[in-house]
Amino acid sequence: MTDLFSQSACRPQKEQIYPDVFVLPQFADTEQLIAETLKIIKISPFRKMLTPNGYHTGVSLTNCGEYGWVSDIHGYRYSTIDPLTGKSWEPIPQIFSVLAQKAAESAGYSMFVPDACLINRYTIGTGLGSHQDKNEKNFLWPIVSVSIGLPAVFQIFGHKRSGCQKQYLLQNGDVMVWGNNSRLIYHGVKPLVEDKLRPDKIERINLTFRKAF
Ligand code: MD3
Ligand code: FE
Repeated sequence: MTDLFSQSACRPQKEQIYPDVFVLPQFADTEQLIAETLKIIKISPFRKMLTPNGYHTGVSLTNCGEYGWVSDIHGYRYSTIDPLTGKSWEPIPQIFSVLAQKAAESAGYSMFVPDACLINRYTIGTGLGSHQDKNEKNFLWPIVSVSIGLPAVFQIFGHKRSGCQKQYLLQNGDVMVWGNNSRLIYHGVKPLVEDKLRPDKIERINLTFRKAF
């Protein structure tokens, strides 16, 4: 897809946007997800993390689950302890894990039980550069992601870091499932753009469910 307008107003229940990448439009009821996220961030707040290159992450993030994705000057990894609080992460709320499992199931992956949920928060102007997700132990498990709030242009670069890319507009409630051949592809998120008609909407939250170990 080269232009976003080819995305029609009525969207199918399940769309394959790339080999082994499925979008389930408006699959999630985001009101409940926001309520659970607010509880989580009271205990483990959103924060930027230092990266090995000495910069901070653009997005603010936190986690729930047995393992949380963390970064510092030494690198990226999964940790059972929130470095900010020194305590375990909050457990994955049941509505989160039921949603992730249902989404995985509809894309053909049965028995997906995530042990890690990364919660990214984007504000206007924040994006995520092209990268691969490769800190997980077993790439046979899919990754499920849930978009909440402002829309964002998701970029799929394929097996090379840059160059030709496919773009897809992810909207509130959209769920994506990645697995098999798409599991190690490069992807990113374009900087968030303000919605002039709804100036009260200022952020996008993404839940990323993974089996880290
Ligand atoms: C494709 N987050 O946290 S989620 C990330 O919207 C990340 O916050 C984006 O990429 C976000 O690492 C995108 C969708 C996603 C997650 C994992 C993937 C796409 C993926 C792993 C492999 C390929
Ligand atoms: Fe990623």
